[in-house]
Amino acid sequence: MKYGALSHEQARFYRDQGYYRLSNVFDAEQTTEIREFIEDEAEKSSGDFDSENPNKKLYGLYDRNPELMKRVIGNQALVGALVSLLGPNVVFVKNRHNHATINNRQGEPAEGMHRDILQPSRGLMTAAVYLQDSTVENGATRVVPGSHNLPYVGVPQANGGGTWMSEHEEYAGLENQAVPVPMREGDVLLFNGILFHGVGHNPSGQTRTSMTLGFRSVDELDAKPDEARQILASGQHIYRGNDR
Ligand SMILES: O=C(O)CCC(=O)C(=O)O
Ligand SMILES: [Fe+2]
Repeated sequence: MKYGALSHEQARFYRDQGYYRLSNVFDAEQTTEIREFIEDEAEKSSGDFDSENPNKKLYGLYDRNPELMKRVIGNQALVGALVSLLGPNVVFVKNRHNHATINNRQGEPAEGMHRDILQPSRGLMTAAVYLQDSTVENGATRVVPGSHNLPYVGVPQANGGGTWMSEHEEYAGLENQAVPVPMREGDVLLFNGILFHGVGHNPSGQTRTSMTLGFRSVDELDAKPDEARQILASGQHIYRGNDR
């Protein structure tokens, strides 16, 4: 089996539950390098953060350090899993996620359950890369297992992004079904961008930093892929349309 590849059973778990935990994808030297880059950038951008949001979100990571980010999205353990789930031709998207979250939600409840994208067929796979241990105590990501199979309400909200669970009565009672997913530094949580999830409550007084990246299969019916916003992580752009 190719390095990093998932078995059929592991891929089946991802498809049924909507998420999959990858262990030891990045080593401590790599997570330290990435965390230092994020901390430096966060300091430079301190005026850009939304003071209402207790999680600091730092966007546009790729263009802030393309050399480092190319190494991140080229990580063979990560790419092996992506290829197992998305096929051989995979792009990293710069216009969704491509950000770091510095979780420090002291005094704030957990973030609401949300989807990262509205619609399933031009979907998104989210990869949350943990740059520190992520525990129930310091705000581990929470997911609602299997919620990628719930209906697609398709109603965009004012601030862009995906769907908030609490805003649609179709999902009544389900926010309560969320479970925390603890992860170690260097691990990656892959999930379907349609799976409901959210950053957990972090009353620990310490930060819990993660980086969120979006991937998808190359769009085989798009004759003109937007190469400024899509970076190949594996394989190539292919066009398979029948224009005749
Ligand atoms: O870092 C996390 O816990 C999840 C982040 C997330 O949901 C997002 O950035 O869309
Ligand atoms: Fe999210």
